[in-house]
Amino acid sequence: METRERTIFERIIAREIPADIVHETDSVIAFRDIAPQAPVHLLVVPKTAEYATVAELAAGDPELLAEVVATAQTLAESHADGHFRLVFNSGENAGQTVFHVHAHVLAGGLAEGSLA
Ligand code: DGP
Repeated sequence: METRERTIFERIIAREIPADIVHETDSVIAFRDIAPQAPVHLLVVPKTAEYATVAELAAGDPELLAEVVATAQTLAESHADGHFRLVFNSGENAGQTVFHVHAHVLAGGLAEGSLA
C-alpha cells in the first residue's frame, strides 16, 4: 500500500481533534462539515485511510462504498426529508482538499439551488 500523509479525517476518527459526530460504525463515521454549503451538510467517511478517491474505493472495496451510500440515505432521513445530494470531489482540480475518500451529504431544501 502506498504511504499517504495523515489527513485531518484520520485525526477526527482518532478523536485527536473534535468534530460534531452524528453517526459511527466499525467501518464508517459521519460528522458535520466545518464549512456547511447547505442547511444539512454532513461528511460520510470510511474509517480506513487506504482510499483517497471514490473510484479507488469502488475498485478496492465496493461493499464499503455501498455502506457509505446507505449511510447517506439514513442520515438524510434523520436530518432532513430523506432527499439529498451526494458529492465526491475527486482530485485537486475538482476541489478535493482532503485525500481520504468522503461523501458530502447535502440536504434540507436544495430543490431551488444550483448543482454547483
Ligand atoms: P473536499 O473539498 O471534498 O476534500 O472536502 C473536505 C471538506 O472537509 C470541506 O468541505 C471542509 C471539511 N473539513 C475540513 N477540515 C475539517 C475539520 O477539521 N472538521 C470538519 N468537521 N470538517 C472539515
